[in-house]
Amino acid sequence: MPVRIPRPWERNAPEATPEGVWRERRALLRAMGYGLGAAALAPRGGAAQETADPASPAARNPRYSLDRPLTEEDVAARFNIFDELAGAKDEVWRAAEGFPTDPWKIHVGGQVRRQRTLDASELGRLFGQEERLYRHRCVETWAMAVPWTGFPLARLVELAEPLAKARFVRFVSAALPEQMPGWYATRRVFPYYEALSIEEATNELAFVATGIYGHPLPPQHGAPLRLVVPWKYGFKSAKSIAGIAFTTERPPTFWSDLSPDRYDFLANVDPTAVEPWPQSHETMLGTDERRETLPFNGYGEMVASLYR
Ligand SMILES: Nc1nc2c(c(=O)[nH]1)N[C@H]1C(S)=C(S)[C@@H](COP(=O)(O)O)O[C@H]1N2
Ligand SMILES: [Mo]
Repeated sequence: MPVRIPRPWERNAPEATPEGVWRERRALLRAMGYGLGAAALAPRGGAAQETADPASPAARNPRYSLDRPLTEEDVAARFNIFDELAGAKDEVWRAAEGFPTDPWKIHVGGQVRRQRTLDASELGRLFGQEERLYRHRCVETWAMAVPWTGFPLARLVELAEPLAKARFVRFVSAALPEQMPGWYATRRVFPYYEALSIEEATNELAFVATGIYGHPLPPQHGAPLRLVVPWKYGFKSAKSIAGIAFTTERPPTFWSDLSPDRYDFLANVDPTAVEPWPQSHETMLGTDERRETLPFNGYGEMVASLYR
């Protein structure tokens, strides 16, 4: 029987009031087995945030600023890589129309104290959201600069309570072949999968985006929730995450499996690299401005120590 997917404009769920959100948050904490005010949920170095109103824009965190103009929103929204949806970068946004992202469950398992299934829509409210301006660099040498809304991946790692022996975090994108027109279009076997070391995943820069340009993420950018790892090439930033697993061994990754001699697990932005494309320069989306590639995409101060 065909399943009819509601169009976004048919899903007019009323916005929760701040009070309603607060009550939901407490219910969620209880459901996850935390008492109120659990230390694991308090943002590092501060009192628990109560910026729970999803209608209010997330405050911009001034620590993450740019050396170049922002890419135009429409340009970023119409040039994407999301191969399960479409192979052509200028067709992804159209193929993404109606992609169902609500409700959305994320399974968290592997080497954790106990497995959990989380509701994507709750996480932003649970952790509080902030906006960060980040550079994004694809290994194909195009680049953009965009404002992401979301929360540090470290918050999600803390919530998951990984066991001491967990060394890596594995991310698996959604497996919805019926809603993904590119699923069977190539020899690639989906779902998409990526991984980080625990040290990378808990670095301050590693971010989970739920929005972009002050709006919820459109599906072509990886709604409802995607990774953003700005010192690495874009392929590390798995979109539309459905599963997270903690492992003791280094997990296989999508591009390293397809082309092991070209895609290194570490894959940091590196101007001296020549595979699969010479990496000395990048071209900004929209303006075609050509710029020199920065080591670690300009984030060396925050991440270079991970690789010494
Ligand atoms: N599930 C999934 N995630 C993915 C990809 C993909 O094809 N499938 N492409 C990656 C690549 S190569 C890049 S450069 C970024 C692009 O993100 P954007 O389209 O939001 O700019 O998404 C990454 N995440
Ligand atoms: Mo990419």
